Amino acid sequence: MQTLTPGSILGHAVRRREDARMVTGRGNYVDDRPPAGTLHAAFVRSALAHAEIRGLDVSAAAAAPGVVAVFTAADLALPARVGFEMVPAPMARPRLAEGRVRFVGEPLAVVIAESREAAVDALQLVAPELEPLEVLVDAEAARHGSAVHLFPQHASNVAGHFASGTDADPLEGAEVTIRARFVNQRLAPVPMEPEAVRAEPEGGRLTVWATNQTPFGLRDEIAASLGLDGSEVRVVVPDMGGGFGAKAGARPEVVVIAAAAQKLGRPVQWVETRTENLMTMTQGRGQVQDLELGATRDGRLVGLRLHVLADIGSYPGIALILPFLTGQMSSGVYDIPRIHYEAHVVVTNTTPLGAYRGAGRPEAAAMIERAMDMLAVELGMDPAELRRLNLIPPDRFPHTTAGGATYDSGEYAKALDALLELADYKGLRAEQARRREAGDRVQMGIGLSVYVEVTAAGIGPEWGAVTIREDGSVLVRCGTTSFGQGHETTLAQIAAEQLGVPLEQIQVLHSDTDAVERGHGTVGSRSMQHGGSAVHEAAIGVRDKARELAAHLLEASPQDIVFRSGTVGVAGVPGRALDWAALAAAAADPARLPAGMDPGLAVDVDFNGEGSYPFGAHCAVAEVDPETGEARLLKFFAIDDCGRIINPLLAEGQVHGGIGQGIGQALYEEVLFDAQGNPLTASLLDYSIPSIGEIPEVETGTTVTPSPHNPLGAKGVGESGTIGSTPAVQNAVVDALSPLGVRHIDMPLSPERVWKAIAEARA
Ligand code: MCN
Repeated sequence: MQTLTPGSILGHAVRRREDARMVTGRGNYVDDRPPAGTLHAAFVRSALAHAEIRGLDVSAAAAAPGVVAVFTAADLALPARVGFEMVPAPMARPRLAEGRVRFVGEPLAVVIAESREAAVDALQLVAPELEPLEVLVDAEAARHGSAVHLFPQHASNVAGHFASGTDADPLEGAEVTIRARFVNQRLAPVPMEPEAVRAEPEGGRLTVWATNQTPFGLRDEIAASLGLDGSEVRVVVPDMGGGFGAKAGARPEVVVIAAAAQKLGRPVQWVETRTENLMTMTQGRGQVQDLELGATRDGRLVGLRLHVLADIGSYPGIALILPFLTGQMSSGVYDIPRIHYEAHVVVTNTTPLGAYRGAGRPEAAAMIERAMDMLAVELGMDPAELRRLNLIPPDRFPHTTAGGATYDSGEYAKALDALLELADYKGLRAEQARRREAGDRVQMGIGLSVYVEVTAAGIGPEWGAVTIREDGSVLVRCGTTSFGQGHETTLAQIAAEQLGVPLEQIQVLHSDTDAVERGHGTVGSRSMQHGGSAVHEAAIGVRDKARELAAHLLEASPQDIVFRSGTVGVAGVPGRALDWAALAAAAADPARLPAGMDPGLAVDVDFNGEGSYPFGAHCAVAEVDPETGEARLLKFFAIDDCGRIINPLLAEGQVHGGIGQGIGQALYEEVLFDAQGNPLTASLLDYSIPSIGEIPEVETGTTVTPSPHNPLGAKGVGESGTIGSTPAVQNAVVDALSPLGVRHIDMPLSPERVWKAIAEARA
């Protein structure tokens, strides 16, 4: 669907413009078109989780057929990557291991060869001399003074500590308190396209083709690491097969490839294998949460005490601060008068953690939503009623929680009510009661969650530009990056909304640091709020200028100028109109401009706005077979509120994808290591992500509570589905088993775990 008049295309379910090329195999990914003469890289990786590097003889590999070079840390002499301001300096990660290795898969050297096969074959000729050190994989031991130190120059394995909230007893006055330990297990992001990069030196510059969410950040990091000026590096992100947070920033291997290409003066490409991806791409979640939630006997929340132990793997990066977000969001949608929060963030000899869809917020939602269900059981209340009783009411916004977050706007009861109606909650409970009474062997469970999360907070401004080209077409440029979200469609809609031009006339360009001025990229579901608002304001700028110019050229008053059918003309006089090409020509000619007007029809804007707090309510319906422990979802319902919706089709798609991942965490996924730090889930046979067969029918709905923090009124939706769905599914499975006396099961709710929990409850 599309429209030619301004003010009527935003909020329409326009189909994704990018799909045709993607579903017909015409997408363009990093690995698709390496130029002739491209060299291929493979990494020598550590087979031990913790060891001193005694020797690294690469001479045999360097002499192998087809091999052009082998580089170690000493050869490239790249500065260590701190990765994040707060990271203690001794914990900085080198791009290639130096002195020690700290996780299985850590890169030690890179082999560059004429073909990928030659590079991979030569890996076997490198036998690093590694002196094993005692391995630390236990986060509790890491916190409580293990004798093993990952970074001897740093006194402990604790990389960070957060404490906030009340000093007084948060549970004072509680008549009922639930105490629990929840494990929010470690997950792998598993983007469909693994890491891929090709660096091409040419004419004194380096062009880096990358699959990356933050091309400007990557450009700056490569430039700084290689001693180049930012202008000497160009990063281009072509089509991209997902990222889920893990492709933000610069992976050490990517900087190594850029350095190798610079050294050799030839294009160098690296595409990781799935096993490399599962072993070495940053992972997510990984918290142990100890909590006490207190309430009065009639169900009013009194206070929360929460301690988080976060295992962020061997090298701290952005994962260091994610537990801070967990603390901030620990109040959820509830009015909790007092919260005491503390987190210890530790390093272990495991794969480093980073951002993964939700990054710090799903952990909070999972904690409070599971705890609310436990409390409801304890109080003998319906979980929907207990939630409703404690929701922050709409007249309290902006609202600062005891967790320290200031929520912009929210109508939580509205979302919960819409969900209960959508799901026919009463009907579901009646069906459950009927089945229980009839003595059904297979147990039915209903799980709720009401979530709030934070998007676009603390990241900085975003750049957007709108230009009318000579032929009258519109060029929209933005500093965000699209890797599945559909920005080519939504940013075009935002510009069309103001200019009244058909979408075919609008080209969207992003993710090329030569074509776009600047950008912070796509993280924290910020693109519509920040990038979209920048494009929105730039389009308004162009529109205002076009109105004034047209009024001058058509000898009319600016108030009488209307935008229709891709033209700018005088209201009520269909013949007196200019098309955009004519306007662009006039705008380029100083002689035809009104006094004081600069030439050109181009406006760019840096938009900055505070973050927003999307929310929603989810309901999962599950069946659990107590004989086998198998849990299966029958139906899923979701109400999500992302403020003003730019494109309901795409927003719903984001929710669907997120729910798939949320179900994955609740039922199937878990990254595991053995006691020696060997990854046990390094293939997709061992790390189980759900297929479409495990995703039930999903019914969605929306409520619309605009954010006051940007002119579109938009909040983010890219992570909402993941955040809301996990606790709903976990709660549904536990609810199914409540007649058997089961009170809690940690995720993933695998048949084995469920079966054991039932056996324990029966015992
Ligand atoms: N949208 C809308 N109205 C709004 C907000 C969003 O219509 N008020 C729609 C738009 O179509 C927009 C899309 O939702 O293009 C996502 O917008 P937004 O919520 O602003 O999020 P971002 O574009 O910044 O995407 C980032 C977010 C994150 S942080 C992760 S992680 C993530 C995600 O999006 N990873 C994804 N969605 C993903 N989707 C795919 N397919 N693959 C990933 O790796």
